[in-house]
Amino acid sequence: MRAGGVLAAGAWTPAWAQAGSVGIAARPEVSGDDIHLRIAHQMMTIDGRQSHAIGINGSVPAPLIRLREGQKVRLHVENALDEESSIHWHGLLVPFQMDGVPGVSFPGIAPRSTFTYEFPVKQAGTYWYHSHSGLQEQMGLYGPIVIDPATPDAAGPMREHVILLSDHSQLHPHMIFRKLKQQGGYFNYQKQTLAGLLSGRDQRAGERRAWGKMRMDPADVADVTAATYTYLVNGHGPRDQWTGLFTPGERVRLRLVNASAMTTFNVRLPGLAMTVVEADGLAVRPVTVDELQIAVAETYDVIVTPADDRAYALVAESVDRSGMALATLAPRVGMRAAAPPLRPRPLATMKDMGMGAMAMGSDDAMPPHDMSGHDMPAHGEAGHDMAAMNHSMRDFANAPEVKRTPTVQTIAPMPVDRTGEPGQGLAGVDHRVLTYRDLVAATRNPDVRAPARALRIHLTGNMERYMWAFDGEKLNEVTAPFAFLENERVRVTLVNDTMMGHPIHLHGHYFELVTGHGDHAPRKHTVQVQPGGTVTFDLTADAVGDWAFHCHMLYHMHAGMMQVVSVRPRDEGAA
Ligand SMILES: [Cu+2]
Repeated sequence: MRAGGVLAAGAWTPAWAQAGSVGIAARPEVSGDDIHLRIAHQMMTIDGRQSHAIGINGSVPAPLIRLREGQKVRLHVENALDEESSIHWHGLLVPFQMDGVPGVSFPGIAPRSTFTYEFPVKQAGTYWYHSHSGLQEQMGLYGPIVIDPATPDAAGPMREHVILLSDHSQLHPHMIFRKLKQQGGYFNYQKQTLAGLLSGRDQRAGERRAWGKMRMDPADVADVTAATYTYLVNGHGPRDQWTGLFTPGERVRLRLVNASAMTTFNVRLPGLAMTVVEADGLAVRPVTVDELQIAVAETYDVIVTPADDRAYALVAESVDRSGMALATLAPRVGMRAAAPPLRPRPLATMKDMGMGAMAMGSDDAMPPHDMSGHDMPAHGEAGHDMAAMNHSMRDFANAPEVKRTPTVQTIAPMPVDRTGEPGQGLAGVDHRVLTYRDLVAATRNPDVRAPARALRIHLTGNMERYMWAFDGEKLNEVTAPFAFLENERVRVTLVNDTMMGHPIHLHGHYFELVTGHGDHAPRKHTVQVQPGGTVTFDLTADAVGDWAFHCHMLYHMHAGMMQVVSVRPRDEGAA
């Protein structure tokens, strides 16, 4: 018998030496202390179709940047475009001048010029980078970052693959945005039909009338869908199917990155359990699930152990189930896993409308039919019927922080904490699904002080006019930033007054989710606030400077769902 250690050492090939994406082509990678990145227009081919894109060093997605914790890195970014550009290092703790948000942390990279970012690498894990200028991210300006730890990882060495998920459209992003502005539901081809009603797939008639009165469509789960998007794994469409190799029986680390502009994905590998070991780059206590929802801009590291000598599918369904990204894990090149069919599309529930408190103690999202559990009159008399609710769907008394502007179509009357739920559309699946509450930090939180004050921020929107904002104020209407004092500890509650999930990202900081894990709270840089739900986190504002704070749905941010967080030094007032 061979000793395990010998076996492990012999079987392990460092990731950077592997042809991980054989079956298609090796993904480019850059590393070292001086890294050169050139932003330029290019063509890319998806499932045999040519598209115009913006890439880096001739690659879409942009090359993998491989760093080591403790190094100092200089990234020389040349902008070969005729418009301003920028790169933001998503999740990296850098001085604010290096954070890469035009108008917030630096002036942007002017056309035909180079900007050098320079910062110490203070963390390890899986991250990504992307343009923070206009809608360039949708054009392909995104790529993965992997930072190797200074000391060996607790999980031990193993084969690994970066799984970068994204969404691609043949339409120019400005055209997508224009169509959303004209009609928020433009890309929703899954509207309810008479056929669907008769087959029992849609809501019952009474329930449907009620939703119609509120001018809302419960099939509106995603704004931009497979009607225009192809969903990609490492830049490859479902037909080309990116392939990652494994040896049967070995552990494989998958570094999942959701680099989409607009798509929440539900990820699973039928026949394989996933053990989640990292969230947003930081280690968590291992938790084994069969599926997880990954919001835009989140990362998860999971370990899978494919035992059989066969191909396994990696399936990332868009949350509205209009399409999927698909890849294969296989022991040999040329094998291909069959794609499971798309599951039935989810419909928004009462909880998604911010009426969670009416769910009568049920911890699960309510199935769509619960709203019409009792036969509903067309006009409102019964205490709890939909017509009565209609009147309370925009009651500013429920949200004194919110400005009375047209960006506020609805205010959740009874929002509830949904961090114990598996994410929209996943309440009914018959296997284990990750929830935020399953995440527990592997190490004690660096700051365990009780928060000194509380802040409540509403995520507001108007789907009909495609306006999105914090507290009813779009970025261009905001007069003052969210101000924090250096090292101040604040409890922030995000209230989602809309029917869409919003992945909220704060630059330059991690925050601790308040999910009942005390001094081992999971720390994140991006958190999905489910429709009609709330998320509470504690923040230590330890990075002085001005930081972007926004929804990571690209078109929501573009429409105004962004503000500035300003962390001011304590001694400033003394001068
Ligand atoms: Cu959003």
